[in-house]
Amino acid sequence: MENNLLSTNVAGLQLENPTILASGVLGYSAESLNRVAKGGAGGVVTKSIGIEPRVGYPNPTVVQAEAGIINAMGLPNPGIDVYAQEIKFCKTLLRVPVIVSVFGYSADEYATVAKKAVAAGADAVELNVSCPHVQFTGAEIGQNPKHLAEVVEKVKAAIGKPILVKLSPNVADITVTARAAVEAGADVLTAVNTLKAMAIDSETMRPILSNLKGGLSGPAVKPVALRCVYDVREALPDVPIIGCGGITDWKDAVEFMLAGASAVQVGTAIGLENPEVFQTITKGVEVYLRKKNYRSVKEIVNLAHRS
Ligand code: RRO
Repeated sequence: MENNLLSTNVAGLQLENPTILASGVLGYSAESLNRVAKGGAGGVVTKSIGIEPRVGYPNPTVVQAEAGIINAMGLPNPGIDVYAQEIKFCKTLLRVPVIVSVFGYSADEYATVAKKAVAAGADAVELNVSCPHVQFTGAEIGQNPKHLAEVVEKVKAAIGKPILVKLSPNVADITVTARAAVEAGADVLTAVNTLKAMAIDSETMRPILSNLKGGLSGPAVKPVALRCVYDVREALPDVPIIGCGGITDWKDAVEFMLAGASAVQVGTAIGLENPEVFQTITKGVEVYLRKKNYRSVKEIVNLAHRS
């Protein structure tokens, strides 16, 4: 049953509540995505899928950092032709929107994967143009407004479902890439992917991750991600934004909405807690809204921008 207080709509995606599983976390099998949906997520984003299978980087691929984790998984995925079956299975199991994260090495590859994902039943695609540590894809595209626009335009021409673009925080001015994505046809901006980072072991005197560098997520990045959402909202008053970066509790979620996000993605907090984190966040947001006498979560979006 629809809960009017918490339900929202992001570019046509109807969400029972504004919490969404972030890409890359528990994001492959329909069963694990369903576990997250049952834990209270209003929507799910899959791990990023490309045209061909990729093994990813050798271990270690994850290292604990202060107030977060650094990962360099290296885009492991089974390829869209195999994963299409899992998307179909997701659509039979899950009662929440399924957003398929897509990557490619060219605009044409992004479009091909997106088209196959939608044909398999994806409710929307999220273009991963921001992985900070895989060559020739990810941030190499998302940090370049011209390449980014080309990818979004090609995908827009290929599919009729909402296109989310996941922005990189590893840029001088996030509003430049945000604007390029929107002008090329992005329906929603997800802000943001992980911050480029590394860890060094003082005993071995070597970088810990096999890839040397990776992406930092978790509470450590929250203030940066929050600033990114705020900046994008100031520059682009109308585009729906989904906040992502260190969201762990209801207060974080509320702060991102006040900054301009219509919904939030939760990733690292699942590892630290469990899939029920979605329910916990949603309940906290509900208590906050009631206490402040709001009738809908939509009413608090952007309020930090009032003069
Ligand atoms: O797979 C990864 O290593 C990865 C990806 Br695709 C991404 O977008 N962000 C990240 O931190 N790791």
